[in-house]
Amino acid sequence: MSINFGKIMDTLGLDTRADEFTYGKDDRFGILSNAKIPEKWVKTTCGYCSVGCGMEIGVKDGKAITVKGDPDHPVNDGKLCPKGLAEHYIIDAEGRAKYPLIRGWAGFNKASWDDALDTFVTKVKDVQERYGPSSFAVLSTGQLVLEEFYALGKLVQLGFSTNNYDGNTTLCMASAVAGYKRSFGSDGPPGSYEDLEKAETVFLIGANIADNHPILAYRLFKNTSQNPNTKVIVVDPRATKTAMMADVFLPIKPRTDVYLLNGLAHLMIAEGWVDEEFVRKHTTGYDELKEHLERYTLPHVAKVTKLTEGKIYETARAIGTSKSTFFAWTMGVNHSTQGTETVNAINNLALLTGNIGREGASPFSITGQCNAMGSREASFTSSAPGYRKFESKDHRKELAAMWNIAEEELPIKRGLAYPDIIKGIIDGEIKALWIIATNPLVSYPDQARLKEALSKLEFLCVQDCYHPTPTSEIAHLVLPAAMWGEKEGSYTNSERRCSKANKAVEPPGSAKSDFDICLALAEKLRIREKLYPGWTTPEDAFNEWRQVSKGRLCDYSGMSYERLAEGPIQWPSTEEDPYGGDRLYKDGKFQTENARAKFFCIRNELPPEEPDSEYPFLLNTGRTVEHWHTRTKTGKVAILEKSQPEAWIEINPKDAKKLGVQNHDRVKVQSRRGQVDGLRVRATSIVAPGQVFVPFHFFETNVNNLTLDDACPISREPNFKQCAVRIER
Ligand SMILES: Nc1nc2c(c(=O)[nH]1)N[C@H]1C(S)=C(S)[C@@H](COP(=O)(O)OP(=O)(O)OC[C@H]3O[C@@H](n4cnc5c(=O)[nH]c(N)nc54)[C@H](O)[C@@H]3O)O[C@H]1N2
Ligand SMILES: Nc1nc2c(c(=O)[nH]1)N[C@H]1C(S)=C(S)[C@@H](COP(=O)(O)OP(=O)(O)OC[C@H]3O[C@@H](n4cnc5c(=O)[nH]c(N)nc54)[C@H](O)[C@@H]3O)O[C@H]1N2
Ligand code: SF4
Ligand SMILES: [Mo]
Repeated sequence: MSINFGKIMDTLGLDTRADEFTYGKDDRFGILSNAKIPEKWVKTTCGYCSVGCGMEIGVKDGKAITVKGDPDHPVNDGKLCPKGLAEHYIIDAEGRAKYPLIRGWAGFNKASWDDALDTFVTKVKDVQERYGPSSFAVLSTGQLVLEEFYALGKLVQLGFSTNNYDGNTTLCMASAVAGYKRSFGSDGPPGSYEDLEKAETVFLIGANIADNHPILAYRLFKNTSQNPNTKVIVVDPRATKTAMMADVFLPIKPRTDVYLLNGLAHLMIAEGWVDEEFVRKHTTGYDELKEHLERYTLPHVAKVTKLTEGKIYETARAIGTSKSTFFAWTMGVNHSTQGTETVNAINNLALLTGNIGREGASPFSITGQCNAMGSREASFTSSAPGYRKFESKDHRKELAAMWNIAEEELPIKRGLAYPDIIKGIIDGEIKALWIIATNPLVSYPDQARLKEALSKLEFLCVQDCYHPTPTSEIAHLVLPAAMWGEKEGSYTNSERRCSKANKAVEPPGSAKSDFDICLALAEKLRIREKLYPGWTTPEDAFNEWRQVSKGRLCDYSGMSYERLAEGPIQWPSTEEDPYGGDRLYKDGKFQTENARAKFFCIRNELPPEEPDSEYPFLLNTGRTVEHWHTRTKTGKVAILEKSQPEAWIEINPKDAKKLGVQNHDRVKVQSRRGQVDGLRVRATSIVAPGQVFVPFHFFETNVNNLTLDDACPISREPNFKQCAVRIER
């Protein structure tokens, strides 16, 4: 290791086990100086990212006053990252949505739940009567508890008879989902975080874990500090904090990943590093792949990717000759018009080298939001609950029987994906929209087009735990939601580990949990017993979900609230083997019809827009450790907001010189779709010449005014990571 990683971890993964830290004696960050001694500690799971750290909330006088890492939780060894460590501040913060609000001619009026839900049902039914059931669409999230996803999916489908239902997960995970389905026959990351800790080679592509999954960076550090021979490879056009942890850093030309992956696969074959037995027994399409890869020679791939032949070869050797490789990716792969195929090219490499279903070996999609997985499994968006296929008559029959409904009530294909819902609004096919726990007026690409769409709606309901947010401000109806710490349920992290999230304090005003809002809406529709027979608590939903997932790959039947109280559990979890869910595909049997995994012959495609003389820079967008997405939460936490109060633009010093700008100058950035004014310059060689980077967290300088809404044709995930811009002083 060329870098003092321990030092980095010192600032990323704080050890909160020590009592003196919790009680404010060692107050390195000044966030705990006012901490009082809590009356009780409530065990829960972090509500930010998909790492899924276990924590405890300290409560006094009915308020959440502090948090600490749960040393018994298998994910995080009692550690938390800066966001997690300050999570209690987001509960009792300014700007919580406390009461339902109905828009009148002079602005919002406070309303009772009864009136608010009447308004909701009347408006939606009115639109549906005039334009048909699918004129109502729903956009949700990866940040509700699993029980809420499950309840909401039933309500949308069976209560409101529309399948135009999708989530912000399409802005995030859709390419990983589609890629897994194509290669292995089903969604589901096959490995565990333990594999990251045990792998001899760790290959991170388009994933900046040091900023975005800090406790995974800590788990990787555990690997490299205990095993000096572990090789870490990072593929990213930007020299991120994660790249600084690498033995081999591949500063790839943006969107040439498929070239690199094909080139590595070519080398596996050329150098005799293929696991022939695994390939013969468990895959199809090898001969075609072999032929397809012939042209991806080392010199050709090096030229296109702008990487050195030496580094590519070193990477191939690390993968080809090690006992195990953990291939992990995040948004640098998914956020692309070729997202799904890039995932397939990663899966190809894992299959060629037999790196799946065993210790240290997995093609692993690191998920984003705390419960992105729960939404993938239970939400009824891109697949029917339990990874069932809408298209399968058998699956529909099975579900209908379990739910006591007619098979015809279930859709025979998925509804519109998020970008197609937006297009549907513009085209006048969708007239009413319900947005739950997502904030598109910051996070959706090509804001001008989005605003055009939202202005055409006859009815917009926004259900959020804060108000105002950029999106709630333009709603006709705002429904106030209880948030993390105020409700019960479960989250499933990237490694398929389901952890309990528990209630520590009461929600403010008359805010209700998303779960209770579903129940209340079903009541209004007079179908509560049909949808939710005998349910009163999230546990009732969980118990039904256990039955619905039983026998499926994502089997939760061996879990219960009682068992989860003892500690989190990975799926598949069956009654016979509740704790056996460490890895998928251990027997080499995949979820395809012939039980074999599939190779795909992928060609690299150009991004939808490239720099030219008018817009000469390639804009890359992403995240920073202090902020969470659209900052509705972290913008309210002083320690986080003060350390990163505004957006910036990273420009290579050579380009800065040409533009005549210096550090701290402010610039205007324009694309074909819009502009952003007042971005502060960081002249830094973290980005290569010709490329710039801007974080997307800031509404005031929203980089999504610039981005494109082109999406992957297979997954429909937008191409957030590349578009062409010009920069002016
Ligand atoms: N602090 C913080 N943590 C978070 C979040 C947050 O908002 N803040 N959000 C959570 C969520 S929902 C998600 S999805 C994850 C996202 O986690 P990440 O995917 O790690 O986050 P990003 O910064 O969006 O993008 C990752 C990297 O992709 C690189 N990239 C861009 N173009 C290319 C390319 O062409 N090829 C390759 N190989 N790489 C490219 C970028 O330079 C960037 O470093 O983070 C989660 N964790
Ligand atoms: N340019 C660019 N754009 C991007 C990305 C990028 O890398 N670059 N990344 C994309 C990705 S990966 C993602 S995941 C999206 C994220 O984008 P969003 O989903 O829009 O971001 P959040 O800020 O997490 O929005 C969640 C909303 O839900 C509210 N909320 C939180 N908890 C609850 C709850 O329990 N109930 C209810 N009802 N509301 C709640 C929050 O206050 C907030 O308003 O952004 C995408 N946009
Ligand atoms: S790494 Fe993710 S889950 Fe863990 S404390 Fe940080 S934000 Fe929370
Ligand atoms: Mo995400």
